[in-house]
Amino acid sequence: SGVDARILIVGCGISGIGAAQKLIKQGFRNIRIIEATSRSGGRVKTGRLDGKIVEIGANWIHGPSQKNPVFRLACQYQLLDEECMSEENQSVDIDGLPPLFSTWLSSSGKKLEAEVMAPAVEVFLTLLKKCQEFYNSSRAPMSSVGEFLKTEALRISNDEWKEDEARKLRQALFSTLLKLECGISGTHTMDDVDLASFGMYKSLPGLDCTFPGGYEGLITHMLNELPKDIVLFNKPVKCIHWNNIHSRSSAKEGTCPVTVECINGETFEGDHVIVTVPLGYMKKHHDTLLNPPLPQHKLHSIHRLGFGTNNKIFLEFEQPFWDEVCEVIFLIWEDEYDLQNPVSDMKTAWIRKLSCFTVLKPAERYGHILCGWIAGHESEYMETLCEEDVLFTVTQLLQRFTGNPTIAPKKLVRTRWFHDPYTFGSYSYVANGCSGQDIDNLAEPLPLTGSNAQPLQVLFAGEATHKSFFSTVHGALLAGWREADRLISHYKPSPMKVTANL
Ligand code: 6YU
Repeated sequence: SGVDARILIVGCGISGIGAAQKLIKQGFRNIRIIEATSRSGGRVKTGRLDGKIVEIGANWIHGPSQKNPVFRLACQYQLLDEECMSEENQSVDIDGLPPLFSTWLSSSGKKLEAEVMAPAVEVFLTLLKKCQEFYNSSRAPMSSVGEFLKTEALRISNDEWKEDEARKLRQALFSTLLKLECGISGTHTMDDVDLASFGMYKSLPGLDCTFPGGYEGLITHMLNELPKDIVLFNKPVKCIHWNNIHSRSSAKEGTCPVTVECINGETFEGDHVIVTVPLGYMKKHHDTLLNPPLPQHKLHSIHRLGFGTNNKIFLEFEQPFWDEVCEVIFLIWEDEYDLQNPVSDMKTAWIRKLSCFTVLKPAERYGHILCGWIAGHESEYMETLCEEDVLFTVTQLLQRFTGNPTIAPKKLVRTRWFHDPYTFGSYSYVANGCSGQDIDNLAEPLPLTGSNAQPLQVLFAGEATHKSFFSTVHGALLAGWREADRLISHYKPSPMKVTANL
């Protein structure tokens, strides 16, 4: 019967944990999560800087309101501040970037007036919104978000600010905002993000909030609801044999449809396996992860969908050099007004890709910590440098932009998601030429419908398989639940059978 079905889950991130949680609630009792590393949580990962909590992975609940399952769980486990749970906070509809108290610093060490910068921010946000409107229409005038944003921003600048002495600075600010957007989308350049599909991503109402005790608390609470020993750690999966391939070759014919083989040689047999490994891992290992290999259309979609890098550089200071109200510090390179993707030397210029620093708040909890955001190939290059080199370069950067040669962060922690062998980047995006069909292809279970083989042998979850919430924690959780539900309905007696039994 269904409850005895042997279900294996590959990956103990929130998607895998979510799937297990749902199945167990429905009475399934034969579930195992196989995890490559020694910890749960995957890209939900909380670290420490001088004893203070810093998020190595996911930062915010994007859209904390009732439709967000991560918000609902966090409320249920009492992990949030009162303020985040208030009706008021839940009903804020930011629909884009939240309105933060910003400081603007330029490469010549000047603090720029907010009033001078504000029109450019407004234009940029309006254009971003326009990009989303091309979804489900055949009107997208260009192929990528980057092309559209740059063309339109420069056109507006020429039309409206021609006589304005702030024109070049505002254009340079567009360059900064484009870099920030690369981080939000998880891509090297916005030229790689598909314009017609950009609006497929949906934001939920609510002003983004953080977990005062760390995002990983959510994982701990979810795991506490699962039977002990359900997770097997330090077992990287090497190959998922389905359609009984493995059983046939090892002469145990007919025992079960799926065998999961780990790198250490251990094997686990199952009726179903839910794969939740990141798209970055899939891109690298698709040719060996499944046997028989993935069908062509699934492979194509894995190649086509995007998976990029966004990293953080946390800096701790003895004393703040920013105002008390400041929430974000933007860096504007005055020579970047033409919005060309700078073809420059990675070694000397990688730091240019760092778009801004967010201020960790409240100060009573964090002390004086800034989080620098850097995406793309420059971010991947940063990962290859030693901590001292990163600290040196970031310190120089801050001294230049503040015009204050005494500024010196005392400690640094940076993330290295591209070099994580079980992730290979940060999160997915809809790359140029991709559509929702690619995400559907990715999520489609094996064997394909129409085959005579045992159905639903290999199912696919994880952040990248969610059509409207890809790249988020709630998207990953919902995808895990979706695949659990697929199995639950598979085993539910159909109304016909029920009648027959009566
Ligand atoms: C969010 C946020 N956030 C910052 C950074 C990162 C991410 N996200 P997992 O990887 O968790 O689990 C898979 C497991 O599988 C893992 O444990 C592996 O070890 C294991 N595994 C792999 N290979 C294996 C093998 N062979 N055998 C066995 N096990 C294996 N999301 O909601 N708020 O603030 C951020 C951020 C630096 C890296 C984020 C954020 C993304 C989430 O962290 C991520 O989606 C989920 O945790 C993934 O869970 P999972 O279970 O699927 O995989 C318009 C438009 C544009 C669209 N984008 C806008 C949205 C903005 C996205 N924002 C992100 C921003 C930040 C800052």
